[in-house]
Amino acid sequence: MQHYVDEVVRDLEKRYPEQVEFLQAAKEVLQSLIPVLEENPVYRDAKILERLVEPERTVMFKVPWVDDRGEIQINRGFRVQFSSAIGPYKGGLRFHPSVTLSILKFLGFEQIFKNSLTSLPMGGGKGGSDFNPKGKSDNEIMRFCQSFMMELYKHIGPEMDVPAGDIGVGGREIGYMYGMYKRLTNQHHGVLTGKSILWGGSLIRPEATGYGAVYFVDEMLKTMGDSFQGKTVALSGFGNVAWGAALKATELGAKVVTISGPDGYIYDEAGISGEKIEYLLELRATNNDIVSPYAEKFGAKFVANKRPWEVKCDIAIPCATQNELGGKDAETLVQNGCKIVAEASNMGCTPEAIDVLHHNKALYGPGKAVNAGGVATSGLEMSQNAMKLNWTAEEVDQKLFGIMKNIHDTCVKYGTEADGYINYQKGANIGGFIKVANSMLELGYVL
Ligand code: 2IT
Repeated sequence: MQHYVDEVVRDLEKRYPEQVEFLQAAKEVLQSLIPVLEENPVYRDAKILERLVEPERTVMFKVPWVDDRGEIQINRGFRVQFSSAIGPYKGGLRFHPSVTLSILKFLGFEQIFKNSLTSLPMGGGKGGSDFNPKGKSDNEIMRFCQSFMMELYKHIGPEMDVPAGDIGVGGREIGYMYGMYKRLTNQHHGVLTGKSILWGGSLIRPEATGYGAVYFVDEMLKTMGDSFQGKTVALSGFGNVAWGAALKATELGAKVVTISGPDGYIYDEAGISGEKIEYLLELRATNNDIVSPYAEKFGAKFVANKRPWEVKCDIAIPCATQNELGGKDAETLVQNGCKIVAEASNMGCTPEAIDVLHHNKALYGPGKAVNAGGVATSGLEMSQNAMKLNWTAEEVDQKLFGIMKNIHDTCVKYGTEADGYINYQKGANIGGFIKVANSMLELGYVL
């Protein structure tokens, strides 16, 4: 089966040599599926891998908009509808200058397995634009979102494809896009998630990715007979995900000592808690994409142009973006006694970092398991929209907790090795794959 996987990867490399992030994500998953392919040759006979690595549909479009000086700007918009085997396409929209087809294909591919792990009926998709929100006025953001939706609305729907937020897309952007969708279609329904609670959103959705990540890490700690109590936690990022993770980790008795931005990282020895966590939201709302003002405001240390992984910690949770934690960083973390690295960001660790963690028997939690709480709660928002009912915060939180615990159990089931070490990478990939692959078999070769 190694041969089969190598062949699929080689074909993919030949077809898309420039899509380095997508190739990285595809190789990472395919390689770990070998045991399950060996047990089930039917997957190879049905060419499941060849079919899985090709998106069902990719929409690429132009997004013209007018800036505050009256100048016309052109950005590129995308929606990659990767797999609808187990439900409508589901996944976020990313607005960031680094966005390319390769980035969105990697994210859409990851989303297939992540969404499958949640056990909710959601296929995989991802979209976005190379639009840079940094320094843009509120009016510019609105005009961009409206123009983006003017094309996207033709390709989405509550039973077809349900986008949400990702980097650069939060409650404000979802609002502007939903408003335009509603105007164009005259429909008020669950076509986007991450909506405001005033017009169809779900309680706990803003916190969900961070909360879910901490619930997952708590389960990892339990397998070692441990807990968050008294632990030092290093986070990267300062957006929605880091905010939720800081809130829940602090609530469970940990001390969060770092956050980071493109300008560097903050080391707050006293712990980032209470009003300091709420300040992250203010910092994000400025649209400046920097964390250094935190240091001035709270008297903490700011380390320019560096990542937080050099700080001594028990648990590291990358919450920013792909490949933000490399092999050297992983070595430093392990040397400093870090026992768990869990990705709240998508593909936060490089392949070298994952190897270092596995080699040293530190626990590595892959994003498709650790950060699945975000999309899982989007799924719960879809359920509430379909029922035209709202659950309480406690109900949603309890369901989120149950889903994260279930994902952890799946990882343990498929990832426990002979010596008892839990290989979460293997567990998550196999656990996510089986449901999608079997659905594809049952549905025939239409996808
Ligand atoms: O990466 C992710 O899972 C998200 N950005 C959330 C996707 C969603 O549909 O809520």
